[in-house]
Amino acid sequence: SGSDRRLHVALLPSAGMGHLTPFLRLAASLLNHGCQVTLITTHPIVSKAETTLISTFLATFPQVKELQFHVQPLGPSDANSTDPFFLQWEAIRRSIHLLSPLLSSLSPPPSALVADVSLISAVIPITTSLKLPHYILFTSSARMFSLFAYYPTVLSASSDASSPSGDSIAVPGGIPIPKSSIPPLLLKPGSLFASIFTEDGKKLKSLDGILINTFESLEPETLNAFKGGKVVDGLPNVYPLGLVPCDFEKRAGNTPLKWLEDQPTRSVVYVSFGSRFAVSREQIKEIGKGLMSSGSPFIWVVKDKKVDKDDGDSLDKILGDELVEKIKNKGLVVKEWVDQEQILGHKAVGGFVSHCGWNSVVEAAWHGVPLLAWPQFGDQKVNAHVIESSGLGLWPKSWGWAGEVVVKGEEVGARIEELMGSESLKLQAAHIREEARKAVVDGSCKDAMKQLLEMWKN
Ligand code: BUP
Repeated sequence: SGSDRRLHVALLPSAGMGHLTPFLRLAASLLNHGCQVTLITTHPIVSKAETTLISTFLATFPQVKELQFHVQPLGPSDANSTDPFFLQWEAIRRSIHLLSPLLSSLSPPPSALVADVSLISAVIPITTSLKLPHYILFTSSARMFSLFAYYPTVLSASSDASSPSGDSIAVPGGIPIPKSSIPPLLLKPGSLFASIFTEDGKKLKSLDGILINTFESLEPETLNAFKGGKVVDGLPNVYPLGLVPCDFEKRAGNTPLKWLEDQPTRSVVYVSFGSRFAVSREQIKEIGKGLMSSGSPFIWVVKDKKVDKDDGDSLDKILGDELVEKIKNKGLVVKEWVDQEQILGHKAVGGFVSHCGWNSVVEAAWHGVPLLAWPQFGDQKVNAHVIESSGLGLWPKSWGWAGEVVVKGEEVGARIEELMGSESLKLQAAHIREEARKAVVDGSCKDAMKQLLEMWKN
């Protein structure tokens, strides 16, 4: 029958909202194109936010087949990391043999598997033996992908096999990446992150393609470098997809819409450091002071623990009674999951103080909201470079990585004032928004999706 011949794609995200969210947006887009989708969910799930999003997604799209993949717990010395999300990546990698029979039981067999970047070397033997094309969805910037692809070359040319020589990494055809911006864990020999990053970076040539959630208007140079095949010889095609937020996500979050309605246009600053980072209590207090002194109304998402399940302390306890009392009439401080997409899309919101998680950057671009970049760890400084070079926002570089300095409230406030007052940032953000929409509706992102579907059909 016709429906049996529908294109079938299997998706394998890894742990963390920053990884899950773009996979579900890809799934929604594939469904829109008439594809059949199998979503592989790994259990146990690390955070409450992931559990909620998966169940609202499956309730919204009952036609999606869920394949539950139960991973075995790690032994005490199986991984050199304390981060619950990285530990789950490793648990999935080590249990991957259990996935093979699940995948081969799918009927009709899928035309492709799109898997998370953290699982590359684990998945290769499976896709090879099942003769299943293996794609990854890279959940950070194209610029970060250029570092990932080129890093093994850099290390092999360095006298110290665990650290690049020189002050910056000159990705061919791209913009050099200062050594001070690369994820600190990469320079920590033997860390789980460093070993996955360097080992899997060598295996990209075995993949069939790389999907990246980005726009030409954000990263023109880097995407061009890939197009010209300049970064690394023999790298598979890079597909820039604009994976835009979907309606099902609204059902997974709260949004203070009523409060926003009462605020003047473009007056509100939104502050969030993503789903998996706990700002220190000392820094939280300074951010509070900064918000007070900036004079802008605000929505501030406070996270006190890496994993939401552990986040038990009340706002009074985290901020202190005095700050809570002072802040009360100036803005909203929330601890629960908000629908960031709806906040960024609201006309009252005029700026975003962000840790530069890539999904947040793409969402800000999609809505034309200028950013104050405050990278904390991991890929975030590399993403902050994209914000700076595209003109989507400001980046006070002296603020450093999390834990290096406590940025004083006065300085935070001054930078927020600069963000909210800049006409040129507003214009450039609006321009990027327009370009992003063109790319998705009838430009490079739409073409990339079309090419993928064509390939999977053949
Ligand atoms: Br917190 C929070 N509501 O309250 P990033 C986050 N989000 O919708 P991260 C909400 O989670 P990685 C909230 O819109 C984005 O889609 C947000 O992803 C949403 O950062 C996602 O921005 C967060 O990439 O993940 O969580 O640090 O480390 O993978 O970048």
